[in-house]
Amino acid sequence: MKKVVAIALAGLLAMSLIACTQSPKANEEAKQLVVAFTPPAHESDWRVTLSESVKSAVAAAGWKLEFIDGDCDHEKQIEAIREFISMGVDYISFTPGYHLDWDELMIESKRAGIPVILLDRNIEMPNRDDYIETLICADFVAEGEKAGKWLVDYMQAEGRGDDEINIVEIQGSVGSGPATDRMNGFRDGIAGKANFRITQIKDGNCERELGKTAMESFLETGERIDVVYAHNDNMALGAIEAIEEAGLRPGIDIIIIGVDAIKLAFDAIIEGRMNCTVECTPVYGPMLVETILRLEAGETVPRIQHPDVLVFDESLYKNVITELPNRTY
Ligand code: GYE
Repeated sequence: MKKVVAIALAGLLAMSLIACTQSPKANEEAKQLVVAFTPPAHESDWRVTLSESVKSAVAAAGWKLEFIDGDCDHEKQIEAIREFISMGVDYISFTPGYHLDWDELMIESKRAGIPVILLDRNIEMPNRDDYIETLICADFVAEGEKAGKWLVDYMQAEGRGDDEINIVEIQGSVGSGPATDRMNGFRDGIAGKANFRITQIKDGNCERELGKTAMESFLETGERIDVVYAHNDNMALGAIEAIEEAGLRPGIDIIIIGVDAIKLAFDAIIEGRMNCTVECTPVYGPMLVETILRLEAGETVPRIQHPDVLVFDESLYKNVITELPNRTY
């Protein structure tokens, strides 16, 4: 049996070698793909890394990239996709800043025969699966849940498990998939604790400055705040700044939880100014290229592809320190 497989493999190899030598042109043509990508903006370190990852992976594959930054403008992203379709690119990939309004464009790209790969965020439309090859994204519900569960365990370990705990939440771009899922997942994570209450909520659009102003307004109410749950690290870092300016100690007087696991969050945890961050990798470029190669080879790819969820925190001090040198973003 093994022999038969080996012979078959050798045959396949020989055939592909012949194909390579016989039609160098076809081979070359296969490499000249044009991939188009539009991110919603460049609002966070995470987002900048994702865009860089796409640029370098597409370049390494020897393909051409058409790139248009959405600049936090939903209309601009819509125009970008329209332009990609009229250019006749080979693949369209995008991260929607807002989950609605894509129906018409997805129908158009399908009609034009351009496969669409969603990166990082989902869209909502009728029969969505007929228009999207795959969605490569984190499991945002699981991220929120990990953050919530971490908090429950942490408070328990601190002997505060039965105290009244006031939590403020800085959401990451209301109307986007991660904002909804990280919100719901966190509530699932703290569900067993009626004494853990989310008392104030604001949108910080995943930006550091807006995280800071959100925190300033929470503090201005004079309410006691025990915990900040920020949907990304940049907003958590902004909140830390606001807390310090108000004369309080982030990480001690107020527990700080973020998501993304960027280098600056590891630094803040090591300095004792932050307590926990949940991993969300932005390094999607290689997965995008691999997906395109599979589609080019005629394979079907899974509808959704998730990387793992990890938690980095002060109680697992070693995992922050070990991971820090590997973090490039
Ligand atoms: O957490 C944040 C970015 O969509 C998962 O968007 C992404 C989020 C990420 O701006 O930093």
